[in-house]
Amino acid sequence: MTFRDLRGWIRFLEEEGELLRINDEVKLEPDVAAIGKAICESEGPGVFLEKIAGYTTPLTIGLHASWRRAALALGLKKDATREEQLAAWHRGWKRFPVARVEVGKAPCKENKMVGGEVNLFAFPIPRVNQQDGSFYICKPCCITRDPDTGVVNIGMYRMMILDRAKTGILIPSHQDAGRSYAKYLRRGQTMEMAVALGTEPILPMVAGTRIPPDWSEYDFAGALKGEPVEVVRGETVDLPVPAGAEIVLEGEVGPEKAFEGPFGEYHGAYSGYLRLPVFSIRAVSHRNHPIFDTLYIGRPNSENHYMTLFGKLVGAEEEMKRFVPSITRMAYLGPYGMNAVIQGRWRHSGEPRRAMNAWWGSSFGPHAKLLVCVDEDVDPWNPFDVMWAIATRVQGERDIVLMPHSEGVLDPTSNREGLSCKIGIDATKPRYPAYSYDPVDWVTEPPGTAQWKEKILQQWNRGRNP
Ligand SMILES: Cc1cc2nc3c(=O)[nH]c(=O)nc-3n(C[C@H](O)[C@H](O)[C@H](O)COP(=O)(O)O)c2cc1C
Ligand SMILES: [Mn+2]
Repeated sequence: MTFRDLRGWIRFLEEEGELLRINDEVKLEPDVAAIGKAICESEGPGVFLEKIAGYTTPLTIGLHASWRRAALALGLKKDATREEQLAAWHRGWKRFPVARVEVGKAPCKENKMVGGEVNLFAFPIPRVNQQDGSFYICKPCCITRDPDTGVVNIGMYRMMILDRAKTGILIPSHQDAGRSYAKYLRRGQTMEMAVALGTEPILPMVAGTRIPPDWSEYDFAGALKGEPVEVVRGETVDLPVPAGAEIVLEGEVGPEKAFEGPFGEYHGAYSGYLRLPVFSIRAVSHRNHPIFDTLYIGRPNSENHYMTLFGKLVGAEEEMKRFVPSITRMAYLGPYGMNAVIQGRWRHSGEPRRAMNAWWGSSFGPHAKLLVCVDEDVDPWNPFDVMWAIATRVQGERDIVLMPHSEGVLDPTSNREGLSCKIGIDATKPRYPAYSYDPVDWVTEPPGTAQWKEKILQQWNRGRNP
């Protein structure tokens, strides 16, 4: 089963018994966030809020917030196992690219707000955690184009509402949109951006997942679905936008910066004030009777976990295996990709260190924190197994590796400059090559070398000076 828009996904969830409609009026604060968190804590249904006090636009939350719905979004049965879900992501990787197609019919263009009409407060955009600095769009598919390659990127980057037509946006330089943004600024240009809100379920999953920087997320989403994503050209920007999106924001990110934050981040701590680029919105288009789709993010467990954990893991595995083919599988234990376990059929006791270096050097490095390397007899998904390997195969002074002064994106323990210490634990059994170096025997000159040296030089000199 594949989906073309949010409405098709909602209909399907309803048929599957995976959606609860709440008709009673609820408040934007704190009800929406509390409902989102409650879904994550209970693996309950997605929720459709028909009536938010003070708003005409209804809201959906938690549509990705269970492993069942993560499987359904991938076109699998809702009881699909973790291995089946991982296999679906690997299939997408192999099938890439399935290119987007332009279509004539674009429900997202049914209504428009332009210039001074733009008003984000028309939509029920919630504050997520109590101390957040403002209301946040936290499930945005941010569409930008790399000025060098022309590749269209979709990334999920938090957006804090600054006023009717402005938001802050967190696009650090290691992210694809951040890299494009820096290139535009160096050219003295601003970066056009379109933001799709409320789409078919694959797009937010892919927007929040790291894929190679020269791959368009549209073409990867197509590969995951097995059919192309339908797009139309934006109204005021030269960017493809999902034809069936509920709401599309269009505008630009230029040199202007503003204070942003705090925001209750995915690891469960507030990130403080930041000076972030400003997204200035020049046009909004939306469907008739749009639905505002959002998620809860904050202290784990939160919806981002279900939506992108497997995608991020498969991305990491695909990247890492190019460097260290001995890796057999990877797992994430704990929140959203900070702590990884790598299982390998290690050829040599030096290889887990190479895996650590590859991990910290990979595109996942900035978010990575702890890495544990284990052998094939340890299930990397099983915390008990991993702790057993640590207890029985680790000598502290030999097997714990620290990589200080590294990128520590949003790590609450990082210093003010955002630098943090990576930790590696080599919990593998010693494994030396068959051609052992032990005991060491030192090579000596073949017998007669000294005599031969004298003889050769004598004869040679005689030849040169007859
Ligand atoms: C709900 C959610 C919110 C996210 N917020 C941010 C964010 O504010 N800034 C950021 O750099 N990454 C954020 N991420 C992670 C990025 O979406 C992810 O790294 C993705 O790969 C970015 O796209 P890119 O690889 O094309 O840059 C978020 C992910 C999710 C699922
Ligand atoms: Mn990307």
